Amino acid sequence: MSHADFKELFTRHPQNPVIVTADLPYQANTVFNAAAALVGGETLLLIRIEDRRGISHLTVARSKDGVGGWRIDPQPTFPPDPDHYPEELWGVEDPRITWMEDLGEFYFTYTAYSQDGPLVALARTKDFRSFTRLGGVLLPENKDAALFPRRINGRYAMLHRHVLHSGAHIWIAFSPDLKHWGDHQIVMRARSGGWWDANKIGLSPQPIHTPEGWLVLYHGVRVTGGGVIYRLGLALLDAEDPRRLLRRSEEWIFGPMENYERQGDVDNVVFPCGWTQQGDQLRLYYGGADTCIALATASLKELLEYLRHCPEK
Ligand code: M1P
Repeated sequence: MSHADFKELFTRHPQNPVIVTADLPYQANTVFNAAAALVGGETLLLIRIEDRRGISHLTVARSKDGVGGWRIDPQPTFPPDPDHYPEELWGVEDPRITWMEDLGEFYFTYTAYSQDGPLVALARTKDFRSFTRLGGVLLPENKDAALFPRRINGRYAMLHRHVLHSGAHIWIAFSPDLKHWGDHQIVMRARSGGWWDANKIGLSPQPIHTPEGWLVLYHGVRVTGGGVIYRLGLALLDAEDPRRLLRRSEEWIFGPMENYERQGDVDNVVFPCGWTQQGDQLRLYYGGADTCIALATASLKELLEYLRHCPEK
């Protein structure tokens, strides 16, 4: 079977975009880049809202079917708190939720936008009503991080995106306590030259455990004469040792096509921070053009089948 035999892996929901700024109970500039989890039989999104100053906060939206009827908190659920956490001076952005199996609690990473650049911060919650911050855990410039849901060889693990002169690559780090992180190493490099994911990549939603390894969806950024294009690719990390990249798609598998992805505050961006899994179905929630939230679905089996045809690393 060749790549040409595959249909599109992700299907956009006909009701897209599923949340726009006009749906919010208060005034804001944009709504985008939401983390996602199943909580109490409902879909919960922790959405990024950018206010009219340009500062972002996080707000919870709940829906019975994950498509419509969103009940959005009447005010910011998780506003920046720069008085106690100075790294949140210019806002909190792009969360990724992981249910931590041994701790019985949700943890989420987010970008704290500090005076010295974006860094990775961590918080935990049982109910998305009250929160405990762990504070900043990785120095600037770093973002696009998510936790693995279980310890690996006794330690917690996190994927993150550190920016270097050589490019913005995806890294892994380990921790005994979720607060102190070390043993950093690159698991996946941005490609070079004309590739769709040259020079800058980043993890998109949290990694998912599958029988074939950790499924990773990542974004790659192409810089063109007309601006950037954010598209998505797939990768698989070893189940026991996620420092080992097993497979990586050569082609992007999802990119901006619809108007709500093509035009907005930042044109030509699809940017997922969350997905939920119900049986074989994956529901991917993504920011469209940094202006709205959209939904696309995929079959986990089909993604894994696609990856089986991608080059081994
Ligand atoms: O504007 C597109 C995206 O740009 C940044 O993503 P990254 O640093 O991974 O390139 C983030 O600001 C993200 O929120 C935004 O959607």
